[in-house]
Amino acid sequence: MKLSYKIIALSAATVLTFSCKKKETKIETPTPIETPVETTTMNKLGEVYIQGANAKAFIYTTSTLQTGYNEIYVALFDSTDGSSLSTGHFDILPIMDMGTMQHSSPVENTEDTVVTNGYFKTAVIFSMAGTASQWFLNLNFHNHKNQKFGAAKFGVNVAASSPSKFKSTVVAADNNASIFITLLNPLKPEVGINDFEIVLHKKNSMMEFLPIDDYTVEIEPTMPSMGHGSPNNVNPVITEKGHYKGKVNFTMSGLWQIKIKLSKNGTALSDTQYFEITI
Ligand SMILES: [Cu+2]
Repeated sequence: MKLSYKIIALSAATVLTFSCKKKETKIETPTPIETPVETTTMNKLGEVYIQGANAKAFIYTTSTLQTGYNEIYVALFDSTDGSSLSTGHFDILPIMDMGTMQHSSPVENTEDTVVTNGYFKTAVIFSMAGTASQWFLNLNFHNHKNQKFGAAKFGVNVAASSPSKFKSTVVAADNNASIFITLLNPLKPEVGINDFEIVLHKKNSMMEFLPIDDYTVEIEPTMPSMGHGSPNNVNPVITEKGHYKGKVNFTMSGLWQIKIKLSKNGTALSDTQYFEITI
């Protein structure tokens, strides 16, 4: 179902690319479109027409895009009458074009066909930094109002997170799989017990990254300058779609390193990756 829809959307976009080139002069000034409610917590990335679906997309994030986990919110509007489109199938496929090759990155598209608070929500885990000529988002939309499919390409700048919130490692004991480890929480670390959350993905191909649900995760926070760790940490456990949640205890302010130990069915896989957090 989903695959066939993507193929239809892709071929619709291809056909439109050709037809648009033929009658370039016929492109009309778009009808003014009502903009979604601006919020102080959202950062507008831009807007793009989703040709074929008669829709215009307004794209937002909660902060600027960086390597690691990024929530992306898209408000969709009818490109002729400007009305808000609240139902449909919307998804994003991130692509990095490196010239000689292309690859994707892990993405979390919602299965919901109805918008929440006016936005279709997705999340992209960017695996590397890049410019808008390299990273782009393929937006696919099945507009349930007019039953049309459409696709658009939207370039985005992705900065390197510092300190890095994204790590990758190859695990020999799991068929040399490339594993992506992404830090989600704590977003606002403070002294004391903090929520801790990472997401694990396995690279299945250049275009497909699958959430890992069957690993065991242990965390080991240490303060390298003081040579001590902390008590009362809770190892993260799987919640859903590769997300593992636990607790981390920072007993004092300063630089902490949180080592991530991965194992599967009792076999150690990786214990070299760590995230740095300064409080
Ligand atoms: Cu649909």
